[in-house]
Amino acid sequence: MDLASVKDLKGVLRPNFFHGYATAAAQIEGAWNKDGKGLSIWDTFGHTPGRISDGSNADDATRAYDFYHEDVALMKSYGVNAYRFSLAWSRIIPLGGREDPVNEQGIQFYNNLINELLKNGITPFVTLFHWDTPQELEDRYGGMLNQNAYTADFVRYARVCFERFGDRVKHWITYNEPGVYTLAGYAAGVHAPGRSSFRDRNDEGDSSTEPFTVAHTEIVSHAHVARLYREEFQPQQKGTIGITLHGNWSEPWDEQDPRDQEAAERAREFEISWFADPIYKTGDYPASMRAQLGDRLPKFTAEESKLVLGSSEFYGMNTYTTFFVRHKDTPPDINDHKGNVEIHDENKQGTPRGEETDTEWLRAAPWGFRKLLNWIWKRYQTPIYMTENGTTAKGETAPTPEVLNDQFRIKFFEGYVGNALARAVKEDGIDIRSYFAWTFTDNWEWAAGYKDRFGCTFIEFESENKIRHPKQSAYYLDKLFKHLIRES
Ligand code: PNW
Repeated sequence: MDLASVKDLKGVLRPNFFHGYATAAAQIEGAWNKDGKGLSIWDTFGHTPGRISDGSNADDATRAYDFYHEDVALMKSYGVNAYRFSLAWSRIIPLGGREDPVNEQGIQFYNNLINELLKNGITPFVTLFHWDTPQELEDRYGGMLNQNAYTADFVRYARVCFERFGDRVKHWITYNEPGVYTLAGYAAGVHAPGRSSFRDRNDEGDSSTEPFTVAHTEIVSHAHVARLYREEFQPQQKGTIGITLHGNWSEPWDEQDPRDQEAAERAREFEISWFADPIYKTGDYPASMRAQLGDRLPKFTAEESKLVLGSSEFYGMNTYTTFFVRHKDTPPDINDHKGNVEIHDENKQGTPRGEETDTEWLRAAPWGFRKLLNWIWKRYQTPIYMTENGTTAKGETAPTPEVLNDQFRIKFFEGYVGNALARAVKEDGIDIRSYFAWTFTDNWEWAAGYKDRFGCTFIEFESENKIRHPKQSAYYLDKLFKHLIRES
């Protein structure tokens, strides 16, 4: 656990740098139907046979709802100064809609959590939406497929949150990874609400159109909520609001081949600029997407475009890995969402993109993270809040001393936080203001169930009380940030 490779980086991060863990309500809270909570699409999905790889559901998850007090104490012992979590919409408004009643027990829970954090000197970063659409809104009008109905409901939900928590919450995130919600839920159909063109998998959906409709709804409804906050709440509450986007680094398979260079840039645009260009750069989708998708890509009205551009006050960034990208000579498939490219684990020279983890798509590639930070900084010129980054590790099945001494995760953080992020601040001049590790404890990893363990705390899911065991990486991060953050 020594800091040898980052020795020269002492004090390179700003004194008010935020560091801690990120979580999502549906993955940790449990209490899925307790104290008045309504159902979300993930409750439904988790209870549908065949959807979750280990057959589990999130009815109990880590029981963070019951153990928030203990969890804040544990987090405190890990030395954090901030915590990013999401609110379960259907806990606050069980039916979700603009005319539907507020559940005071849900408000009480989040008040308790927020107060406990503040009492411990931990700054809350609150995500309004981390994928758990109220089931009732899905049933009433198809959720995000109905832009107008959905937007009105989302704006009202946000208003309730600003009114009830905004006196103490100063960092708001509207959406977590709209792109992953869209692609996994409506293109691949492997996440809730489970729609796609693939009838062996989903009864309904259209992968060639719905993802783009849903993404448009997310972008525009985000902007409405940001305007609401800035006009009616920010003047008194003095907080900040933005959105969190996912993005991996796309590296050309053959770095000498201009066709692969273009393919990699197109892949970045399809994955990242799809959301980031309208919000931070142009008020419109990238030209490369329009060229491939034509009218399947919605158009921003003039009014929407104006509302969307500049609607996020920071660049909320989640990233995990890097892929090699190669051009294709065949025309794009109707269900392509990646810019008509091939994705590879090795480049032309046979160099792998990174070390394998316990998650198929994720390989440890800090080199790509640093390139990604530079690409985003150059293209969007907006201060970056890192809102998620982390890894699984092979063989984490029981809380043995070897598993709890998680050297693989420690090395991951050394690479991503030390040699990529901190060097990007020091040597590339990038303005980065936070780092939230994914994640605090092992949790319910969506369709992967409980088997993909991203936590810096091991959880015994079989135990009644979901016993928590700190992994060494939690203490490593503490030590690392003490080294990197300037004292004043
Ligand atoms: C994020 N990808 O999802 C989510 O915000 C978390 O809820 C989730 O638990 C975490 O990452 C780990 O999976 C992603 O394929 C899912 O690049 C997939 C990708 C990225 C992020």
